[in-house]
Amino acid sequence: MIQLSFLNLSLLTLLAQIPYSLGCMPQQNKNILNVKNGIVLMTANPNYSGQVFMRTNSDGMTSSLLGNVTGFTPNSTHGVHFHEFGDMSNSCTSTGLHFNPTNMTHGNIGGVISHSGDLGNIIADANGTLIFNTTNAGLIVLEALGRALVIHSLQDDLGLGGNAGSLTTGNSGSRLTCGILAVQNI
Ligand SMILES: [Cu+2]
Ligand SMILES: [Zn+2]
Repeated sequence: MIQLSFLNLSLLTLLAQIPYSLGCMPQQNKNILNVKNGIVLMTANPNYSGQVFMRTNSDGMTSSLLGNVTGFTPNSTHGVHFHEFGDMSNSCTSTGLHFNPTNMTHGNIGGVISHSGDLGNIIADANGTLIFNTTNAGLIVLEALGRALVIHSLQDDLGLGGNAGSLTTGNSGSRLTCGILAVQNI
């Protein structure tokens, strides 16, 4: 009888450890150093709305972005970047420049020569929805956390425009809307 109770206790202890050994998601997101799941609510401009989810890839160097933002002109093309600050005290204007911790010139998403925050272009569908569906963003959730995801009015020339603006902003025009990357509750 004593032996049986001991076995039961051992089994319970073992079972209690399983969620941690599987790296269950809520535990990851509660430790700031392990945060791999982020969410952006695109709130700056009421003409646009949507959510974008960011996941750090298993390589620990890149990430995926998935989500929808509505309200754009059908079939229009828009440059998208992470900007350096999550400061929306003056809407998207106060979010600074493209996030660029390695002091590179502007380029395409995942490019060798690019800002970490460069996310390329997204084309709105026939309903005016921008669908984020990329796996090769050149930064991880921890780097982008607390910074702003900005959607611009124009197509990003990806650094190929042959002028100074191209090498800093991609000549992607004004900032239509933005939102801050936060830790997701999963
Ligand atoms: Cu931008
Ligand atoms: Zn850039």
